[in-house]
Amino acid sequence: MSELKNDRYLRALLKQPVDATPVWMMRQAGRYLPEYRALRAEAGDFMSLCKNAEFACEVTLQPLRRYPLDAAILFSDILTIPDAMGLGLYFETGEGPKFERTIECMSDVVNLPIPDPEQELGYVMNAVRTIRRELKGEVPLIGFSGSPWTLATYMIEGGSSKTFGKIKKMAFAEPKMLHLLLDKLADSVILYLNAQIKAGAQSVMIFDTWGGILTPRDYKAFSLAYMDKIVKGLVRENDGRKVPVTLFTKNGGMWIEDIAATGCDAVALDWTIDIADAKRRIGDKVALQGNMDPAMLHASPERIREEVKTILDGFGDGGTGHVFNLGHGITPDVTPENAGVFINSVHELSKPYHS
Ligand code: 1CP
Repeated sequence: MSELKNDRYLRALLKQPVDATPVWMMRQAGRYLPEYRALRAEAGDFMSLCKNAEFACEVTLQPLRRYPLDAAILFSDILTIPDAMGLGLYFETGEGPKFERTIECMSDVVNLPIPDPEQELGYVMNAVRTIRRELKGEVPLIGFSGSPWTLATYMIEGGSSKTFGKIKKMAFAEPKMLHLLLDKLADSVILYLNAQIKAGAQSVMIFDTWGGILTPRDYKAFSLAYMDKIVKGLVRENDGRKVPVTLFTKNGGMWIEDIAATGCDAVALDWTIDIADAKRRIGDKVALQGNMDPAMLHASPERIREEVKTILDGFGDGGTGHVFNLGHGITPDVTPENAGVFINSVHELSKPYHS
């Protein structure tokens, strides 16, 4: 078993005692950091950062040099899988992700290959191995993937969407076609995450950014069922340590009991649910991650500290089983100073909850 100097994050996910509440930030490597913008300019574009293991490693480590974060997250994107399936991912400056080809009919779905993670996605595994080497056991590395439903939204809509009209049309008019796509994506995600774990990811997180646009019935049928399949297909132990799994459905606060019932180790919350309410409902079943509104990072240092304290109080209960985070990604317009205030506040203010 390789030694970790700081394993608070893994311990909290497994509900073991910790000396302070661990904290990391979704999108902690990104455009709010000038050093990220400089390296992206040098690489040329976002995918070139992801496809070069040295660049991906450097960007992963940038926020850790500034802040005492308790975890690193692989620098990559959820859309690597559809790209490896041949859809042709590209980014136009100032715009979100786009695909050259989209999924429109049954033959598109039937013909989609399931990518070999060490071939088409070998660049991600190289990044994981490089980052693990360079982290030198300081903090654990989080691997990740999109949920099948969230990946399918991009593959069918061709990019970001506000209404999700095309995928909803497929869900309700051609459900068999969509279920076949989601099942292929679930199989791809299982192979991809297990390969990340083998390459050195010490915990994994599934991002279901768009599950929250569905009715409760459709959420269960089209999103949760496939995350459930993934949780059951993952290798949960590596190198003598448990590999905790976190599920995040944005806007999924009303379904946390169902999410926990998949057998995941932690449920990540966005900011639209009170963490005290979530904790009351979940009890000791799983750990919770979250859940400060990322926009709070625009407030004064005093206001940020107050919000951190409120969330710590809300979780209460000896503090273990809580991983502090934002309820969604940090935005490019936040100052690096305020991100620092947030991270330091979590460590400072959480100590009394753990003594
Ligand atoms: O430099 C740039 O302009 C690129 C911006 C960017 C970044 C920094 C994109 C494009 N992806 C990423 C990295 C990324 N994406 C990480 C890295 C690790 C981290 O620091 O957290 C992760 C975990 C993701 C995951 C991701 N990509 C999600 C799920 C989580 C979430 O934020 O909801 C989604 C939906 C995507 C798609 C995507 N990729 C990029 C953008 C701008 C988007 C969102 C588009 C949309 O809103 O529809």
